Amino acid sequence: MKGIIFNVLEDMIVEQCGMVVWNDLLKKHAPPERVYISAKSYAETELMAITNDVALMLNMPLQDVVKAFGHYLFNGLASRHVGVIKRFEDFTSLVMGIHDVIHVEVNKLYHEPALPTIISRIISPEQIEVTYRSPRKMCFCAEGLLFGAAQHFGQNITIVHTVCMHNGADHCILAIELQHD
Ligand code: MNH
Ligand code: ZN
Repeated sequence: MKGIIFNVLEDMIVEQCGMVVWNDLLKKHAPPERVYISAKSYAETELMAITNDVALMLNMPLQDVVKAFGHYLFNGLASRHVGVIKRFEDFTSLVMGIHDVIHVEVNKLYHEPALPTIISRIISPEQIEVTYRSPRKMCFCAEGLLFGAAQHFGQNITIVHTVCMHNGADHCILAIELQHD
């Protein structure tokens, strides 16, 4: 998992729980003197351990914590990669470009990033189906990222997680419903 992901997690936790909490989490779940550098890779078990602990601390379901982080992460990634986001004029075009534009760009910018396979399909002007596959099973993070993207474009959406790897499937399906008015 790239350091940039940990950098955004740090921003969120420091903002919402304070620096002391972040430092405690690091001390507990990362090797001594850990500093996350955006372009370097770190064990994703560190990310999992930190988010797990946040969920325990806040007495929240882990999936809700990961989803909230995904939402925050979109803004963190977007602000660090403005040029990538500027290629899209609306929510639908961004979702259609996750795999073939955004993550292709990420592959050029980072050395061996660990990315999911995302297939997006337009069902109708109001419906996009996103299929998610990754050994990291971070589908709730993907859901949060999609809400972050929707907010970025002022698009109201709902998502139904109709199929999930956490229920034994080999992929997840996120059925996005767009609200137009
Ligand atoms: Mn993208 C990792 C989904 C937009 C750059 N991305 C991930 C992961 C998910 C994901 C889920 C976690 C790894 C995994 O599941 O295997 N990403 C999305 C979705 C959107 C998205 C659903 C839009 C919505 N991602 C973006 C944008 C950028 C970006 C925008 C930057 C321009 N993503 C990354 C990087 C990683 C990542 C960087 C981390 C890769 C690594 O840790 O090695
Ligand atoms: Zn899932």
